[in-house]
Amino acid sequence: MDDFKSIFLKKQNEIEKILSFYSSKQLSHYNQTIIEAMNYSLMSGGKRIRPIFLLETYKLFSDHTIIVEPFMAAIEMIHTYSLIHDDLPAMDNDDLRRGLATCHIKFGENIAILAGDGLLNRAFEVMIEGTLEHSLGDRGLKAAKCLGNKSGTYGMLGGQATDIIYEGCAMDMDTLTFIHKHKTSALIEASFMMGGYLANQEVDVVEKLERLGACIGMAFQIQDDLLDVYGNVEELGKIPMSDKKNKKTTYIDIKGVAESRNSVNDLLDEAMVLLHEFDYDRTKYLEAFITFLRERRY
Ligand code: GRG
Repeated sequence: MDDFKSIFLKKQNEIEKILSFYSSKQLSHYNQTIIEAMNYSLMSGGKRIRPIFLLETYKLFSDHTIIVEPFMAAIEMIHTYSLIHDDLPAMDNDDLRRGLATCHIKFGENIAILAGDGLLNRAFEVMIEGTLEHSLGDRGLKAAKCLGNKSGTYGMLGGQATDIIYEGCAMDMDTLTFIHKHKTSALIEASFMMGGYLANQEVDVVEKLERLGACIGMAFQIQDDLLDVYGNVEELGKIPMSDKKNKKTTYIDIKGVAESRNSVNDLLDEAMVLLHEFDYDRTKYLEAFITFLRERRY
């Protein structure tokens, strides 16, 4: 595990450089504040799991990794925009994120809304630039379309909207599963699928990657529910018990702690089985990642 953690840290450092390279740059003093707000949140740490999944999935098939870098930056930009907006007073109204003041606390609500919008736009700009620069054609377009789909109304945004509509209401397992699958899992599914599309894989392979992402995404969200109750502010970098504060039904409310933990293990077991259908010599890092996820505390 120590070995895994040092490689994880190295990969995170590489991603910081990629994000910094693709981040929006200040063109005049007029756009200073919005660029500062966007980059404050983008460069504020975070586990960077989505770009890592994208890169490692691509590496199941190819080593020419330079072409995936704009897409790694783009998925983290979309993720960061969703966190900025999720923290707003109109949504979860949180003051702390990744151990720092949330974007609206630091820059004001109006600028934070625009910073989220700015990152969303920039994500598509860098994917299109990357597609043109590396002549990726269909590969780049399919990856960008996938990210648009999985982060939009049919994915993360749709899940977030349902989550808001059901706030404070009794909820059954089907509704909660819909919310988790869309709000959290969809973007993780995209990270695996985009790696497949960029490596020019056929539909059946991308579908397998989508299921792999779904297992990891659902396990990740159930763990998030558990950590919201049992985690601490130092490890999480955010204030726990946010679900209770926002009157949200969680997996634990419906299934209980023991069964929630069992679901995490079952989903990660399925992910491991799916992963073993790929080239054995290339799956080591993702295998270690699944093992790390089983025990994650943050
Ligand atoms: C506002 C359109 C819109 C969507 C918001 C991301 C999201 C959807 C809501 C966040 C609420 C939340 C805490 C969901 C649980 C799973 C999740 C996405 C956790 C945060 O992701 P991590 O743990 O965060 O990868 P870091 O900070 O490590 O990047």
